[in-house]
Amino acid sequence: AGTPVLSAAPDRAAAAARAEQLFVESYGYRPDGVWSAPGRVNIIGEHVDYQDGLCLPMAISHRCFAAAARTPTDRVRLRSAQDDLQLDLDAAALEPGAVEGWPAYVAGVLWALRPFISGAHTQGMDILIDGQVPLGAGLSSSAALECAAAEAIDALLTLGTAPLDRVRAAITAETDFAGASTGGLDQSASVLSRAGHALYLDCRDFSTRPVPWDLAGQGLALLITDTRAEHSHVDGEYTARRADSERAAEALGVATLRDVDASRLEELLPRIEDDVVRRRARHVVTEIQRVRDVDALLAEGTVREHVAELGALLNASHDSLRDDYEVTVEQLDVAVDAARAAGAHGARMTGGGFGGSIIALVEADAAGGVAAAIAEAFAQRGFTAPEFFLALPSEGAGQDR
Ligand code: GAF
Repeated sequence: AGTPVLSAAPDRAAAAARAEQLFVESYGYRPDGVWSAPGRVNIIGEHVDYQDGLCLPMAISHRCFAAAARTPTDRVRLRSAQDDLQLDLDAAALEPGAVEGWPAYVAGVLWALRPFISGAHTQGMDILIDGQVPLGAGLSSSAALECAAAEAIDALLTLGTAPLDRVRAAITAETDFAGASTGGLDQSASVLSRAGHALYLDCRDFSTRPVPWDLAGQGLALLITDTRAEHSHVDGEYTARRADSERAAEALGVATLRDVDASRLEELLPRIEDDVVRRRARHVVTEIQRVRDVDALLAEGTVREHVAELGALLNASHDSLRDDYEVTVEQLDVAVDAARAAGAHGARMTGGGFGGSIIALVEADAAGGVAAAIAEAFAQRGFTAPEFFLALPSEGAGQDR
């Protein structure tokens, strides 16, 4: 399969300048500013956000840019560098279901921010989106789009919202306006992440704290493999897993599975009659415990000092998602197995599953070899060639220009 290319981190300043230039070419004048928000990988804590769980994501260096300007009207004009669609919407007439495709994620944020917009405001604006988070790779391109839009709208309309208000508006846009179910992990990671850090996220109240995650300084790397097996959240499987986890909580007599004491799990599980629902519960409860374990290891020392234990926890997370939660597909399992066999400390799927990406914790100088092993395993099975990126923990949403 040859030597795979590990894509270098995109240059944020150059990308922002490009978005500004595209705005000028599209609308014929200079924007008021450029804002952006990153995609994410989740290091651990998968399929637990909608059960009040704990997650440990980080922002990646691929971002979605929104170059935008306020206009003295009530029209919202939307254009994108990625397709030819041109929309001209009446801001006052936005309703769930009225806008389709990627513009729904932008219009939905404006709609969700309405409580912050006083009656006197006109809401007119011109927006040019340049989305550089790989699409369909499970790296949260839609959350990046929502969160970039939230930054731009907040600034243009001088709403003065807090970061958590923008997280919540982005979640509302996705669930209530675009109609895709989501638990809030992706939007939190996109807005609240800090460069050089992972984000400890408690989904019960969306409280967060940065966790040092400087892999490069420790001779380590997090290799992302986009398996190119297309996924979709709007998919009924995601909704079905949420419903199973709700059934499990009900059978155990708790509001959410976060309330289950992991040390009593084996004693409690027999209370769930249905075998599938029982396995779903086991995943969620053990996964929340794994996040606690990872967090404790990182509080006690560096990634390097605990690399074997951290790798084992990543592996256990994937195995649980594969066997108990059943959200992997063959490409994800093959990529994970190949990464482990090629010497990764640990590897797991990241994001919602049913396609998308895996992450592998590797020695920095072994990343190329692990990527080559995954590419080879894919070639042997006739899968579409995967794509590789290095995940550098990046800064959350903000203004670029
Ligand atoms: C998707 C969802 F959007 C998130 O909210 C989360 O549930 C994730 O799948 C699984 O951890 O990315």
